[in-house]
Amino acid sequence: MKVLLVNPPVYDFALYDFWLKPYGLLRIASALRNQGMDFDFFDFLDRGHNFYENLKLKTDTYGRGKFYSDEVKKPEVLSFMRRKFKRYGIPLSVFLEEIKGNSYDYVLIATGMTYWYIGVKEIIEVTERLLPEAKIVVGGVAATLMPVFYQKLGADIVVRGDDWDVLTGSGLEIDPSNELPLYDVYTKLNYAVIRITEGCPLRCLYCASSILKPGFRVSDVEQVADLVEQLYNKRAIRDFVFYDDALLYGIDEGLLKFFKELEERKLIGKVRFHTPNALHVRKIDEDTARFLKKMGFETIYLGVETINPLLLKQVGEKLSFSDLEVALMNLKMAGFEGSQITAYILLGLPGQDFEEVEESIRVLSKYGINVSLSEFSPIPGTPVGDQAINSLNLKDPLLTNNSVFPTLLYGFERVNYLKNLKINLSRT
Ligand code: B12
Ligand code: SF4
Repeated sequence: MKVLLVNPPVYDFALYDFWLKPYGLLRIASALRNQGMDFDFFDFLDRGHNFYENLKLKTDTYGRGKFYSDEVKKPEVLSFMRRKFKRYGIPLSVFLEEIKGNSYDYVLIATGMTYWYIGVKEIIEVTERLLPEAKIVVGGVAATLMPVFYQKLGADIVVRGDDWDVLTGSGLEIDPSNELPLYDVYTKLNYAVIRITEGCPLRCLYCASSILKPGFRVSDVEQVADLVEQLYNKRAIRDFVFYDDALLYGIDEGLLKFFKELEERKLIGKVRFHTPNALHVRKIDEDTARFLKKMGFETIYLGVETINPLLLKQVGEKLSFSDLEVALMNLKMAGFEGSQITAYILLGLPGQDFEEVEESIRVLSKYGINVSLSEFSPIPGTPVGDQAINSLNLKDPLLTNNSVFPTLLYGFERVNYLKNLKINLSRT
């Protein structure tokens, strides 16, 4: 039995390697290796692939950088967008050359954002054409959120979340739900993604966390510390990126214990941590802020969303403005520079006025931190997402792209005005 794992290319208006790794697919690779199964791995978004060697695309100090891209024709449904549409990732020809002459029993295709289906479709179509004997299995975030849609793209099997029972009797019986990612599949690696918890105890009405991971659990941090040690020693990896939804919850069993494990392995001070998926502001008290500094957190991203207390209350109330002020003070007292801290604010959340986003940018910029606009993407299956999709009749998932949705709500001029305001007022 031979398996091919693929992380497809992405069709979008913008894409940057902001520490993007197909975390689930890498765990599947571990499961296959542990069961002694033969497999190949191809990540269209691998910036360490030979293909990149002569491209001279810059990589920043934390391992992030630009992807290779080709401009493509905009799908009809997006023709109103005044931006270029691109295919991000290694050209198909490179992939075809790599798999030439091989045959596979299964092709497993990862899915990311729900609106990235064109890349998934591309790989399904290539598989159907060139590897007709292979069964196509899709899984990951988008397939879990829209299983029927992804099945219709041509998948034989859709794995929803961690429901690996769906493969029973198929011949490919694996369960990666307790595996760690296998980084050996990459020849060159600048950073590694890790996760020490799964799920989130909160239930914000626009978020899919509880659909993807219905419960909250802390993983075996000793094993994750072993992985960090191995990657540091064998591959000289310094930057570790948390994909956790709620990293500061269950902290005694989670982050604090993880810290002690790293301390025992003499890794504190040698490795750096990043939190692109945002930390919970309310959890950053004085001790936690000091601890984050001591542990080696290098960039801190905070989920602020909006400064409107009423709207925050309606969609989840995960913080208040005074929580934010306290957290920022604690972080600064612990030694973090404003340049290391970024507050995410939403742009285009239904019910969020344009004026309110403007006010959020103005107020937050005064704190000397970075402000990042998170363009809202309505996620199928979430209360706010479903309502937005139904009320605006967004039949094609492409219309739920984060670059598209705020434009539908506010119009181009106003979105550009907000983006420019952010550039002018905020540090980044
Ligand atoms: C890390 C992350 C990011 C990273 C990188 C994303 C990436 N690698 O693709 C960053 C920070 C860049 C990011 C950005 C954004 N993100 Co994000 N992100 C996430 C996060 C936290 C994790 C995604 C992930 O990799 N999960 C790991 C999973 C897939 O692995 P796993 O649990 O081990 O998987 C198990 C199963 O799913 C299965 N499985 C997994 N993969 C596969 C593959 C196959 C083939 C099979 C069979 C099975 C399988 O097996 C595993 C073990 O059982 C999710 C939230 C979440 N809890 O998942 C949001 C999430 C995906 N993001 C979301 C959003 C909204 C965004 C932004 C739009 C935010 C914004 N407004 O800017 C941007 C969009 C970026 C863009 N360019 O379009 C939404 C989804 C939106 C959508 N419409 O799809 C999510 C769900 C969060 C939410 N609020 O609900 N994000
Ligand atoms: S706190 Fe964050 S991860 Fe948790 S439900 Fe709210 S948005 Fe989702």
